[in-house]
Amino acid sequence: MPASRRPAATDGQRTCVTGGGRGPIDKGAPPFYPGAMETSPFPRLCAATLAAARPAVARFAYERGRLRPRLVHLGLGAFFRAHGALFTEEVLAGESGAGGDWGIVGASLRHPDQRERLAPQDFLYTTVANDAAGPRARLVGCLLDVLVAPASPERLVARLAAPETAIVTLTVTEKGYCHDPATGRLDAAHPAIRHDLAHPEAPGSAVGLLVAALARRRGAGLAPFTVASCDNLPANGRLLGALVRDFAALGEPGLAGWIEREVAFPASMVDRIVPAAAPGESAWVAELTGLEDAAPVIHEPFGQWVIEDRFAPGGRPAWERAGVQFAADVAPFEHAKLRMLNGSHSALAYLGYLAGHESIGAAVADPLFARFLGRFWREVIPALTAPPGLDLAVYAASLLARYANPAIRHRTWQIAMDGSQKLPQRLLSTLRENLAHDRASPCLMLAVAGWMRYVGGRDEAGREIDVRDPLAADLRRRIEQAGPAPVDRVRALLGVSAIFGADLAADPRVAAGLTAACDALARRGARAAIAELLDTAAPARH
Ligand code: CS2
Repeated sequence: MPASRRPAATDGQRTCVTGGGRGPIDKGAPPFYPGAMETSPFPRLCAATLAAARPAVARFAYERGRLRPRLVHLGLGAFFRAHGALFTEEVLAGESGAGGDWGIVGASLRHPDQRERLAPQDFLYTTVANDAAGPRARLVGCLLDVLVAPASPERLVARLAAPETAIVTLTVTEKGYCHDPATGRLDAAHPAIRHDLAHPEAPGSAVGLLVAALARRRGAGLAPFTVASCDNLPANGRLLGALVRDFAALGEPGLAGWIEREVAFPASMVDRIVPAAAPGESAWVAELTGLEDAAPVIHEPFGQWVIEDRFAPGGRPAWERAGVQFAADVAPFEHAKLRMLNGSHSALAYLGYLAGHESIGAAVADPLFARFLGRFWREVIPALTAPPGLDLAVYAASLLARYANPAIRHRTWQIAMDGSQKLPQRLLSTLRENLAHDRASPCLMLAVAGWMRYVGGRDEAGREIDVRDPLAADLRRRIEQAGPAPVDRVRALLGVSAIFGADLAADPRVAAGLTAACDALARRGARAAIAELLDTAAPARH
């Protein structure tokens, strides 16, 4: 856009900061998007500069002023902004006024950076759906504010407890639930939970915040809000309900019973591939849209949300108008997605990382890995019940196509994070069922062995791996104490009962399969171990 056509960055009341981009987010990664720059010639996105967006950029036509803060989202990050918020945006963008007044307040439970990036641009942001067909940008208007829990817990509790708040959604990642994955109960010894029990006036955990706000609503005679978990955990609604009640029972008498009777915790399955922000993206998006955005989100075009239709009287957006599916039983959708998508993601993350593949796209471009995926899914599918209307073989093929999207770079390192919290529902649940039916699981074994090698902290070239996991220090200590023999490493790690439970640790088929797989990885490396696995005729039984 010629400089003369650039609008002034002021509306008389507010001055948008123009230019100035943002610094690199992850210094470790090379820019994927060309044109990374420190300063931008484009005006900063904000309410006053919207008209400067290039004509091809989709934008909301509704009156933002009519939105009310009806939905509060805990764990505001790229995923929710490209998923739940975007589905809501689509409802609002529908026929005039029919989308209601469903504005969103986001909350960050740890870092202030989302607020710092979004506040100067009136909480507007850009989403870009990207694939081989080219990028499609959209300006999103439904986010009204971002609160930062550590900086102002009281403001966040007040917002949650406000009569207008009808729904609270969450994407706080697996570890944000502060639970024992083996029992599904609250980990009352977790530092964040201990803090919140000792300081109910300044909670910081998701569970502590929900309970503080629900207690306040009950005290004020208000109806509760609906609590919708959007994390990749099985039976996420039921799990969160149990954790909230566990926490409440430790405090105010009667509250847990009220929650049990009054609060709806619908389960949901969420799906969209949304990599973490990468260096250079902002500048690339600015070229695309004509506006500088410090917090754009790039995502794949595919998106799916299946929710149990159990909402409190405060209602919900007419999400079905945006393609959200409502189901009486979300479990078959959850299982298929967690085990086929997230399970294969984790397998590719560990084995791919070890083999030197930086992204999921690079891994599936390697024919060996693509064949491995086919075998992996053949191990997973027999343990699943297909959701209504879904052919799981077709689903597998669609996943491979999504992974191969050349416009999305999803780092194996990112997906490898927090493996101790992800393995049980992604890989081990299938392994358990296959063991129960005496079905062999060489691909699952190799994937878990990949994790066992990865958390040792050295890649195949001897370089250090930046292992991010709440249990990283414990895992490292166990591995060091065990020494180099695969059989000892496997025994040491199988002893982490929060991951493997007592059953897998006691099953000799598991120890034997993992030891053989760890041995293959240690001797020959991930690619050769996969090649060997593929060369062996698929064993039907252990
Ligand atoms: C990924 C997920 O980071 C991860 O662990 O497996 O974020 C995945 O991309 C989404 O669940 C896709 O819906």
